[in-house]
Amino acid sequence: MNFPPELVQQLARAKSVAVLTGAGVSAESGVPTFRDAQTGLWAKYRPEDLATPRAFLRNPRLVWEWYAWRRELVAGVKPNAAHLALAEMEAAFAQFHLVTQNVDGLHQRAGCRTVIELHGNIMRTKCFSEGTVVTQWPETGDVPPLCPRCGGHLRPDVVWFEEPLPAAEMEQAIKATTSCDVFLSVGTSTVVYPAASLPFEALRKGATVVEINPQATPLTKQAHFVVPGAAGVVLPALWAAVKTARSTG
Ligand code: BV8
Repeated sequence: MNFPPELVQQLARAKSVAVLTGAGVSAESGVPTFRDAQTGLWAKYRPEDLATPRAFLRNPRLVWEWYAWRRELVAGVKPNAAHLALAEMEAAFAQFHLVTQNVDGLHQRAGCRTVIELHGNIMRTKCFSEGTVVTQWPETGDVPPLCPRCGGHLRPDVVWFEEPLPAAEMEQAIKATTSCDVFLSVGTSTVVYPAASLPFEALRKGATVVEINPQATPLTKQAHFVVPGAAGVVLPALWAAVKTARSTG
């Protein structure tokens, strides 16, 4: 793959890099994105109609089972070349911050040491009423299982639509975004806020903004560099070009 020399140079010289990833980064691992039509049993549901507190209150069993199905799918897949390239980059830059909208934990499994999870993590469970994480509970056959402390329903520890993002993670994400030289926006449709505001904030702060996505998004027209393609192909190739540029000075 050929990249604009200016893009390679800017990354090679960057002191601080921030990356925002969306479901597109996990697509090549076999994890369906929110844009992909839901498959099989879940084909008749739209994620936006399941990933909300109201949907859970209306039908806790259905929403719990959707997440159980996704947890099982994620447990059975592997990080792909995009996740691995990002883990290598994290170790190579003085300042590198990975902000993800994904809840699948694949960045961590690829070796990224610091991942800012804006939307939580599907492998973690919390009490719906208390909001505290629960790591084990008696198998009573209840679906969803019940909180061992208050007896209320357990739920996945993810941020649903119309729920606020975790303040600490959002603060870290804004700090990384407003202090980076280069901001990579990878595999996100850039439509879900407030996460989608980050690349535009990076633009406002004068960072070089790069979009990697096979499709256009609301960011495409404003990004300094747009690399149309799959993250699992583009990121390893881009990183290889940057390493070469760094080694040849
Ligand atoms: C909030 C976790 C406020 C759960 C997710 C009315 C009331 C309240 C809020 C709102 C409202 N109207 C709008 C809002 C804001 C709302 C929002 O933005 N809605 C959108 C739909 C307009 N946001 C919220 O509700 C947020 N909370 O605003 O709270 C508040 C404040 C204080 C007090 C109370 C409330 C919460 C948003 C978080 C929702 N949770 N996920 C779960 O996973 O189950 S969002 C979920 O969808 C993902 O995390 C992702 O962020 C988002 C988008 O999903 P996808 O499109 O699939 O994924 P992605 O965006 O990554 O797109 C895939 C892309 O990959 C595509 O572009 C595709 O081209 C590309 N691609 C495909 N293959 C590849 C690829 N790219 C590279 N390589 C490939 N191989």
